[in-house]
This record gives sequence, C-alpha cells and structure tokens, in this order.
Amino acid sequence: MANRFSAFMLVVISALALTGSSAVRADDKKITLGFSQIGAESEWRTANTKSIKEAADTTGINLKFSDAQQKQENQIKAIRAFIAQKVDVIAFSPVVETGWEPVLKEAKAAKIPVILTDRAVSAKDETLWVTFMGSDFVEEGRRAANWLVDKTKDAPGPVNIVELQGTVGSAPAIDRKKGFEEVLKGKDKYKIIRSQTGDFTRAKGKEVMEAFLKAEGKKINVLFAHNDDMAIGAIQAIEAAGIKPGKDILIVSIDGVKGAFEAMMAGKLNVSVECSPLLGPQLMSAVKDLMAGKTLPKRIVTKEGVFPMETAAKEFPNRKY
Ligand code: GZL
Repeated sequence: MANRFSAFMLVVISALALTGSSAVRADDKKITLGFSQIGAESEWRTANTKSIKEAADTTGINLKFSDAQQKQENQIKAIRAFIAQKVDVIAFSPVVETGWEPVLKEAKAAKIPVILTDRAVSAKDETLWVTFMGSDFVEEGRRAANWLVDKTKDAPGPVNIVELQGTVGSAPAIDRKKGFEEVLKGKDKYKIIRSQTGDFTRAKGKEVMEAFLKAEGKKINVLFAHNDDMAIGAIQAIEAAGIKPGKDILIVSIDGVKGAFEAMMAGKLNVSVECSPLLGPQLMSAVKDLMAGKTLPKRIVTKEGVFPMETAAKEFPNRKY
C-alpha cells in the first residue's frame, strides 16, 4: 500500500514541477525583468536571446526585451525606459566595457537591481550591479593559444598569425586577446602579423580576411578569430583565394556554435573554444533569488570546454546551440 502511495506522490510532485511555478513578488504580482540585448550580430547572440526568452517563459517571469542593434546609446535608452516603467530587475549584456556609470547610477537611485550577463562593465563603483554572470574570456583566449602551441610544437617557425578581433572596446575582444598573447609571450616563433576588428560578424570577418590575404598572402599560417562567425566569413575569403582553410591556414576560433561544428566536420576549421550563450536559466534563477531577498555571488562563471575538429562529429549531436 505504502509503495503505491509514494509512487502516486512522485507523479503528483513531478507534475507540479513540470508546470513550473510562476515567478511572483512578495505582493503576489508577476516579476518583471527588463533585458537590453546587444543585437543579433552572430549565431551566438541569437542562441543567447533564445535562451533568455525561453527561460523567462518557463519561469513565468514577465520579460521586457530590447535589441540595441549593437549600439551603446540604444542600450542606455532601453535601460532608462525600464527605469521609467519601474521594472523589478534590469539585466543587460554591455556591448562595450565603459560609459555605463551615469545610467547605472540612475537605476541605483530608482532602487532597481542590475544584473550583468555575458559581458563585463569596467567601472570604479562595483555596487552599480548585483552580479556578473558569463564566461572567463581571458581563459578562452588562453585555451585558443594553448591549442595552437600544442598543434605547432614541432613547426620550425615563424608561425605567422592574423587576428580577427571582436567588437572594439568589448570585454570579449579585450580579454580574449589578452589571454591569447599571455600564452604566446616569450615563444618567439609566434608572430601576430596583422590584427583588426571584424566586429563579431561574418560579413566583416570575410572583408577583413580578404585584406589580410591581399597584404600578406601565403605568409599567413594561422587565423585566430575571436568568434566563429568571423572565422566562417574568413573561410569564404580564404577559399576564394584558392587557399585551403584548416590545412594551408590553421583556424582557431571561439564560441562553439553549430556553424563552427559544420566547418570543422568539413575540415575547414581546426578548433572552437566553447563560450556558452545558454545563460537564460541561470539569469532567471538569479532574478527569482534576488526578488526572494537572497544574496547573489558577485561573479558567476560559466563552465566551458574546447572542441577540436577531431571530436566535432561525435560532439555535434549533443550541441544545444
Ligand atoms: C561572448 C559574446 C560574444 C560572442 C560573439 O560572450 O559576448 O558576442 O563570442 C557575440 O559571437 O557576438
């Protein structure tokens, strides 16, 4: 009898868990989150937006979502609008590191907590945000360089590298470059012979790679791209120049999006360092904890791996973005 009762309770509990509890405030009103997204510049960003919208839906949080088309002034406008609408929490992915203090001070004065997701803000007053959740971009840069050093350890050198940087002034562009150069410091055979922003987009990545090829041609041994979208654009330019990507030019990239796995399975991209965009569930859980009066850690780091070409086919079916 007891077994049948506990089995019944298990069904009831799991049914309740599946319905998901609507996220409500102390006064029983739905929690409202204002989220300012950078834009839709890459596969990574699209997957990040999808994760945030789905998680808000699942948790019953009322989401006010704004797309800034990669412009800081649009993000500042959106945050001001959220303050005027008296949302419960504001979250955003800052397109660049600086220039946020004035609007964050307005949010603080309005007693609206702010959560940073994906990218960091550089400001003296760190009380302007409650927590920053996202990847360790310096570590991603280190992982990219460590893979390259291991791959080319027997190459006599020089190993000439061209670099497609992310958005100028953004945390991922600054920190990925920092981590990559930290590992190569003192290893004299590695030379970064060209470095320019491709703004995290395929189109710009292709355009800048065309310029690199025109200027340096067959001297280029390696492309380090700060994200997969720029690498995929660059692959188009490399092939148009009659050069074999992944073979004549080794390509090291970051994000681990589907397009990167397809390029690796086609033998055109050598490795992608994972940078997970699936921050939605973590963000909504942080919002609910905040509204329940819990204290959040100042920094929440996402756990990530490295996917070389050789493992791409096996890993591809497991990919969620
Ligand atoms: C990294 C994220 C970067 C991705 C790019 O967390 O901010 O922005 O690497 C995206 O693909 O555009």
